[in-house]
This record gives sequence, C-alpha cells and structure tokens, in this order.
Amino acid sequence: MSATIVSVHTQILDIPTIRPHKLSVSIMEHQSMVLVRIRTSDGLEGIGEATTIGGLNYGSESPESIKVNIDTYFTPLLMGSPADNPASLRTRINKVIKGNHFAKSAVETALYDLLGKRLGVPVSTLLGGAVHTELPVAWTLASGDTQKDIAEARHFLETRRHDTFKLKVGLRSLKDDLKHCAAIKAALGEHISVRIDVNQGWSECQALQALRPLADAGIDLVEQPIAEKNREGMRRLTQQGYLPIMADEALKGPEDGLALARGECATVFAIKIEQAGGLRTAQDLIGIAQAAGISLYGGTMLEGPISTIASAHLFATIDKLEWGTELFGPLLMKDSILTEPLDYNNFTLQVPRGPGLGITLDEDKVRHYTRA
Ligand code: MUC
Ligand code: MG
Repeated sequence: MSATIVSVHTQILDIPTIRPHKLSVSIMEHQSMVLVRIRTSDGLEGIGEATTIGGLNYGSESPESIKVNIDTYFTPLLMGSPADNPASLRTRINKVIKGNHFAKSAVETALYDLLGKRLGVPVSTLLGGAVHTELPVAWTLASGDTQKDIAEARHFLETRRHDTFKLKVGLRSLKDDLKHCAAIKAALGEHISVRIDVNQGWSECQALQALRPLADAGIDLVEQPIAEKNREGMRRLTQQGYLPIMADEALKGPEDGLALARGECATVFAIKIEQAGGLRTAQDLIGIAQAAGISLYGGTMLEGPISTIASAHLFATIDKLEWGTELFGPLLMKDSILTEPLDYNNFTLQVPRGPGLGITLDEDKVRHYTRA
C-alpha cells in the first residue's frame, strides 16, 4: 500500500526585488509566490510554487486566487489519495478543474518532488532523464533607465553571471524604445546576444515599424510583440523575416502550440511550466515545437527557487535548447528562501542532482516572508 496524501498546505510569500523591475504590464517592487506543500502518510513533503507577475497584470490567475482555488478545489481531490502517481492525480484534477494552469503546475511540481524523494531520483529522471547538468541563464535588464541597464549588464559580464540579455520594452514610446535597445546593444558589442520582450505592448503597426530598425541595431529576437490573441498578426510579423519572433503569452498549453505551429505564427516558443499547466503539459508543448522545427527557449514567470528548479529539471531533458533559458527569478529577489542558495556561476545554473527537486527550504526565511 503506497503512502497517501494527508495534507495540502498553501501560503503566500512576498519577497522584495533587488530593484524595481519594469515591464509593459507592471512595475514590480516585490514578487509574490504561492508555496504548496503536500505531505504524505509516511512523513515526506513535496513542494511546489505558483508565481505570476503583478497580481492580475500578467494573466488571469493572481497569488490570492491560486491559493483560494488550491485550498477549495484541488485539496479535496488530493486528500487520502496515493501519492505515487502524478499522472492519475493530474487526470482527476483536469476532469473537474478548468484552466488554473499556474495552480495546476504548483500542485504537480509538489507531486513530482514527492515522488522523486520517495524513489531517490531527481525530477529530471522522472521526466525522462537529464541531458544537461547546467543551463545557460540570460538576465533581463528592466530598470527603466538605459545607462543603469548598461552598467548592470557590464557588471554581470565582468562577474561571469550572465552574457545574454533581454530588454523589457513597450512602456515608453516606440521611438524611445528603439533608441534604448540600440544604445544597449551598441554598448555591449556584437558578441553579446540582446533580445527584447514587449509583453504584448505593441499594436501590429508598431511592431511592423520596429522590426527592421531592431534587426539593423543587432537585436537577436523579439518576444510576444503583440496581443496574444492576434495569431494572424504574429504570422505576418514572422513572415516578414527580419527577426525571429518568439511566442510567450500566446502559449497556454499544447493546443495553442499546435495552432501557432500550424499557422507558422512564431519561430521560437518560450516554454513556461506554469503557463503550460505543469511539467507534463510543458513537455507536450516541447514535443510540438520539436516536431514543427520551432526553436526552444526556457522561460520564466520570475519565479522563486522552487518553480525555477522544477523548470530547470524539465529544460535539462531538452537536447536542443537553442535560445538558452532565463531562469534568473531567484536572483531578482533580495533574499533566498533555501538553506543552500542555487548555484549560478560561469553564466549557467547548475541543475541540482539530489532526490526530487533537490532543494531544501529555509523555514525561518519562509516564515519571515509569509503574508500574514
Ligand atoms: C516574460 O514575459 O517573459 C521573464 C523575464 C522577465 O523579466 O519577465 C518575465 C516574463
Ligand atoms: Mg515574455
């Protein structure tokens, strides 16, 4: 008889960021994450995380709604069930709970952490096996000030923490954004990859105006320039051929991936475990991209260490991760909530090798940042 689930606990943590992080949809001064702990009758605990950006600024789930929905709707489905079969629990949840991808991802992550701990293997092994021990990690420059962004990038190049940068645009006028991107790229030089993320902030006309000057300035890629629902527009931008177009918010699971691939609406997919609805659906999305010849990027919701490492276990199983990852969320936060901080060095993140996620919470820190 396998161990059964005896409790599902959720709490919201609010952790200040190291500086304001300015996106077209939100200005973040702290990050809020929902921590999910699932305990079993044999005394093990699995942890998961759901984190979004700016309350309801980014998507349709907020930290508060995620917590209430897990407590009210997910927990009764899990309590008393055998904990050793994440797929059967996912099927049960999907039968009665629509949407709620971020909450589903947090719960599934905790179940995989539990299973890995029980079997003594890392989560990457449960997902088929790691082909990488470390992952390249890009940093996002989003202070809102061009000179500060350049100084920040130079610091990370000197300290060998990041050598690839993403710029957040869409908050200023198009003209100012173009100047900002060109100035940063010129300052960093031709060997440093600079990409931009508009977070749906442009109209199709603005995007049409922007792509050529961005390509001329040496920018490598444009992420989600226009509204997620405007697939036809994404196709037209992709067909222009000036720059690779990456889908992010438009990818809410394998069905979206298939529609975007069929319509030739993107050349790169940003894979996010929360947006996809969890580790396994993200894996399905990866398969669609691979079959369609679409390049892959390991995305983030600026998550804390739990979801960051869950993502790392998944991304470590991908043979060709052409655009690398941006798993820097924990570094944007002022403090670590782990007993041992994550290992970022030499432009990479080491994928933990211990059982489950391979990380341990610092309970004092967790208590300190838990919302009253
Ligand atoms: C997004 O839209 O990709 C990733 C990096 C960052 O700064 O924001 C996130 C979300
Ligand atoms: Mg994005």
